[in-house]
Amino acid sequence: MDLKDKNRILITAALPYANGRLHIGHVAGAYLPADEASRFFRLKGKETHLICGSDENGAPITFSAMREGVSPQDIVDRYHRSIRDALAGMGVNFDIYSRTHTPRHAQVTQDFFLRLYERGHIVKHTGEQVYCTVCRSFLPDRYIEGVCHYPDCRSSGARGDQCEKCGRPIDATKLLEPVCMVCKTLGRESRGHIEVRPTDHWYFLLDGFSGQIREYLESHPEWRESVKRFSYGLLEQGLKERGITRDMDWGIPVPLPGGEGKVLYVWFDAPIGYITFTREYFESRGQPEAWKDFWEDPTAGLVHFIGKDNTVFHAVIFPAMLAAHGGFRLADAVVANEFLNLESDKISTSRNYAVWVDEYLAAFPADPLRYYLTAIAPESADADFSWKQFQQRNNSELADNLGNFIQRNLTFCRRYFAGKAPESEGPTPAGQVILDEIEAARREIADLLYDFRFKAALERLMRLSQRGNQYFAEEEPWKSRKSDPVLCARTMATGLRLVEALGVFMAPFMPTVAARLRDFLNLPPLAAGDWDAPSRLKGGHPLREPEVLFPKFDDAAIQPHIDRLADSPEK
Ligand code: B3M
Ligand code: ZN
Repeated sequence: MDLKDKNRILITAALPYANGRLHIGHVAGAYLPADEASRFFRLKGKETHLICGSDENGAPITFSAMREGVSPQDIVDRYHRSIRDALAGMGVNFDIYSRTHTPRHAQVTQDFFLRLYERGHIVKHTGEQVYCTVCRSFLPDRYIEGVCHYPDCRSSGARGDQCEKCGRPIDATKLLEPVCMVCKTLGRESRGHIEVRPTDHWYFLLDGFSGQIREYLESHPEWRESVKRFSYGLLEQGLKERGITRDMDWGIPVPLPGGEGKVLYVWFDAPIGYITFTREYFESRGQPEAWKDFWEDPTAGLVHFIGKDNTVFHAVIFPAMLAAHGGFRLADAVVANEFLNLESDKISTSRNYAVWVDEYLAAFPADPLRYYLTAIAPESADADFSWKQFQQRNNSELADNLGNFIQRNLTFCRRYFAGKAPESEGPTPAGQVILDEIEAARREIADLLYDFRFKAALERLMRLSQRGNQYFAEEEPWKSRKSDPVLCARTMATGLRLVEALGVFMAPFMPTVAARLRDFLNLPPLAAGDWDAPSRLKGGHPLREPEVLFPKFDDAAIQPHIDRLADSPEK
């Protein structure tokens, strides 16, 4: 069943690690598209829920704690709040933003683990793990760096869990020239003291699910090429069992004898977080069983938004975990974005080379960034954020095209129609063309959004706005106002209809501006189903005083942000 035909949809966005501030790469990767999709589905009248929360377990957290010299709990408390606030500031409207380092999530995850264990999908055996002879401890995958062991890659800086360059999972014991990141971070000589030692761990028998995963992928030819290519590639190489426990003390304890001093691997618990949070959310609404409508019933929609480096976990491993558990349905779509670069360079948290969301929001409103990040969305290739281009596209596309059209129409009506929607005897032939174009855009933008082609949908919206400006220029209502007031009223009534429609179509992308526009139009806030609602602007409908929706950004506003990047340390 197509998502289009589903009435209830659950959307998840990848759980950000609570170990650092949120930057534009995160926003463009998963959170903005997830929010746009959920806003769109709501406007289409579908019951939609957007679920997310902080990923608080695992080595990324303990590693940051070590680097900053504080406890892991301090780290997750600080960054959980900071990320939650940054996402809210960007207008990302979660129904729940929870967190994974909680007793509740531990319980859901342990139950899940035990069920897989009882069904024979998890086994314990002695395996090899990387050990640092200086730290005198086993190292979680993330604590090791080296050269990627795939012969066709061999790039340096590969982490023990994944190679950043080729994106494939790494076998930490096979990493070439391994370096202990603990030693490196603490300023010790870090080479030459990595050994591979035996230790007991629990393994998920992923290899048993190749057939099911293949069928799953084959049932979704409509997915993005990158997700399919990557997932089929993993199947070709053959799925292997995967260690799902680690020698660490921060995380969810292994609920079996012999599990002391070990925790579940963060990538085992994190996707289960989607389930925990859905349960928490519906419990808080007094519907403790409603989560099953989405996780067990395939007639509901389920969509995961992620960054491309999370593909293996969402398109292969988590579905296999759900299948192993039994009783769960699998997601309708895994929507992965490529990476976002910044001024042609890789965004880097450690080099402080990023546009931090909190810093951005201290200087500019959210919607122009939402616009620009959607306009350059890394849907099928990496994209590049440039401050100059951000400024230029804001000024020319938002201010001069979209904003200008809306402003011209509203001020004209205020001034010459006593602040009311004109009484008109119906559209002129040219106006009828515009009304037809509104309907075409309504369908086409919706089709693109159902396909998660946000960038193309936004372009379609901007084309419609451009047509509006052209219409205004051609019809010259400032002339007909004197020569033929009846004609002028007909022209302006159509123009206003277009303003109203643009306000609906822009709402998934720029919700704050869309809401202000509704206010200028003196219309109630957009509600479920309004994507297809008929116009509410009858002749004589009173309008409010409009204000500028899209201010321009001058060089003085932009330059400090460019200068700030130049200060970031060299690689
Ligand atoms: N925290 C990885 C990341 O932020 C991870 C996502 C979990 S989604 C279940 O890239
Ligand atoms: Zn070490």
